[in-house]
Amino acid sequence: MTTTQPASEPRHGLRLFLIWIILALAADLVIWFVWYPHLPPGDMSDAARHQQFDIAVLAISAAPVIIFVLLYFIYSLVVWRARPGDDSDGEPIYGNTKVQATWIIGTTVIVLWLFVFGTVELVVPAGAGAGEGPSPIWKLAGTQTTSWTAGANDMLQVQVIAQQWTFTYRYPQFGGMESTELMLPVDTPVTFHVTSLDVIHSFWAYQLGVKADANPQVDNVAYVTAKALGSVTVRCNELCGLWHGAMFNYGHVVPQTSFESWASGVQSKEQSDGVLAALPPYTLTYDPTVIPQLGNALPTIDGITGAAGYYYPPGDPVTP
Ligand SMILES: [Cu+2]
Repeated sequence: MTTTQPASEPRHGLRLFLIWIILALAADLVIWFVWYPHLPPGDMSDAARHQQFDIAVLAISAAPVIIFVLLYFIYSLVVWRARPGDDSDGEPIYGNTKVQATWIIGTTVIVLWLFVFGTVELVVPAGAGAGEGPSPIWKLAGTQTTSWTAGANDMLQVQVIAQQWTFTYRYPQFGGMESTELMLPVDTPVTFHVTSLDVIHSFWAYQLGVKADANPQVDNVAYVTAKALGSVTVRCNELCGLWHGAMFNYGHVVPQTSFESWASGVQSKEQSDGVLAALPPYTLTYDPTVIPQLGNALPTIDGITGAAGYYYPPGDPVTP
């Protein structure tokens, strides 16, 4: 049995590198130009756009790694497989400086890149994570006001109140009126205050790229600026009981003037039929042990659900 001469051995490293760079480049171009525009959650809001961008960048970072692993695997099977009749062992290899250096540099660059990119995207204002939570590390640009006017760049406050098994939206700048429908004005900085009346839920407005846990006794803040008109799917994203799967509805992003007339319309209706007076005063969290008594009066007034607590529309199979 003859051992192969180093001179007759093809330059495997160079070969692998050339095949890899062509495939990796092709994959990254396809990801960026073909896949990126269709990636979730779309580009309906600033937060959603950042998430879409992050997923595209991570896919572009991952594709060359995956391609290298698969390429090396296939190359080994084809080129280095044992030939029939060859029972000899492979050559032992100790310390290949080139391979070791390439490995250490390659993995270090990948990990550091992911660390820096991930941190910047999480922390930077309007980034995918946006540094939000019960005490956000940055504030959304926009004027804090007690009432909201179209075209004034006022920040809109929306309280999201979760309970088994529905979401209610409360608008403190419109007299604290409540709606079971999420309505948002386009091109407006919005601050969500997410809370819960009972168990842990999660407010997930999919197309807006907003996902925030709804915990009892916690005011969880999330920011978003919707950039396009359209409807939004709102789902509960935390297993919260028997009807968790049915805890979803649809919201709408509408022009600022339409939003203003809708909101003032609901406000004056709830004012005239006594709902606003019967609702608990607006606070950032509600005490579920106090709310149910208040809530009992509301269905008889307006059939309203929500922060008043533990009320479900007549005929609803989930009536407790
Ligand atoms: Cu839920």
